[in-house]
Amino acid sequence: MANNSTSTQISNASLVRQFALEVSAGLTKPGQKELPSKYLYDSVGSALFEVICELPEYGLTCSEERILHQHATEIVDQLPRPVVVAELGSGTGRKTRLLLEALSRWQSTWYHPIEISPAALAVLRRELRDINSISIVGFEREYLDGLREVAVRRSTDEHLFVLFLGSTIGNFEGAASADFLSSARRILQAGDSLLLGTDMLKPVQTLISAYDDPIGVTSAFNLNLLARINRELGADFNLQQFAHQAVFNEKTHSVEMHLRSRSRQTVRVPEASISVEFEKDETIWTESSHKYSQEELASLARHSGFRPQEQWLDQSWGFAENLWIAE
Ligand code: AVI
Repeated sequence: MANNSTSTQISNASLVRQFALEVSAGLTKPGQKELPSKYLYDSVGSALFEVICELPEYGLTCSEERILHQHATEIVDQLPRPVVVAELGSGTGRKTRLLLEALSRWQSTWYHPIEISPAALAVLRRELRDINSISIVGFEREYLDGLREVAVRRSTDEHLFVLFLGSTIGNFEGAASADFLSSARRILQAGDSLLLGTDMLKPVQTLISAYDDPIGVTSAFNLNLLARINRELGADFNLQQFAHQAVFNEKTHSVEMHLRSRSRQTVRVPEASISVEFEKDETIWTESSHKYSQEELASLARHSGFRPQEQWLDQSWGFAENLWIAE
């Protein structure tokens, strides 16, 4: 029978204060204005992201699910036993279920989703509670803080199996992805495993359709960030005056989402104590989604202290599930 609980830490007031500080820093930055992509995921943004994952143009999710449907047993058969599972971010749990069900065939398993959204943790607990022999204890924390907690709680004979699915690693900017994976590696012990989902390089038009879908879900997902700033920080963004834009940056191999100002305008954000001027066509950069080559993945593993053990590649979309071992 599943055992469910959550460990909570961050207060709401301090989250709003932090949000105001980061909005202020990003919108008053000289040159390219920006907003951190983590703020795309309030309850509205998370619901829109779930819809994005169903869109035929956004092939990542189906592609990763195909891999796990076909290979979950093969993946977990490569792990040392016993294992404790930690997941960075959680989604709806549909992909995780495939791995947990495969694991539950040979052992009772602790599963620790790590996620700053309490709503996402609650959904996940509901979705996965029927899996036999799985005990769920979620951590409402930033990824590395949560991983540290899981690491100190495991007993000496247990191995950690860390899931970082969905190509979320691609949303880390430039060197930040290697820094993040190196920090995660330092929390692990040699022999622990990481299952890393990565979206691979593909033709630009396929990528642009994935991030600028014809029915406008990704546009709503992006614009919701401004709506969230209106709701939570009392700002007066007029959403009609901003347009969603997806562009492929050839230098960084990333799809970038921007919000383009349709006119010259001024926006006030009272809770962040700022007033921001926009030129016509000036953009706010809201997210980068990096696309990987095989060479780059090999070098990323090496630089962050992992040895690639095996890769499962879905050729039809171009998504890879990578099993790396901490060295
Ligand atoms: C969560 N992350 C991996 C998604 C991506 O593809 O970068 C977020 C997303 N942004 C727009 N569409 C999906």
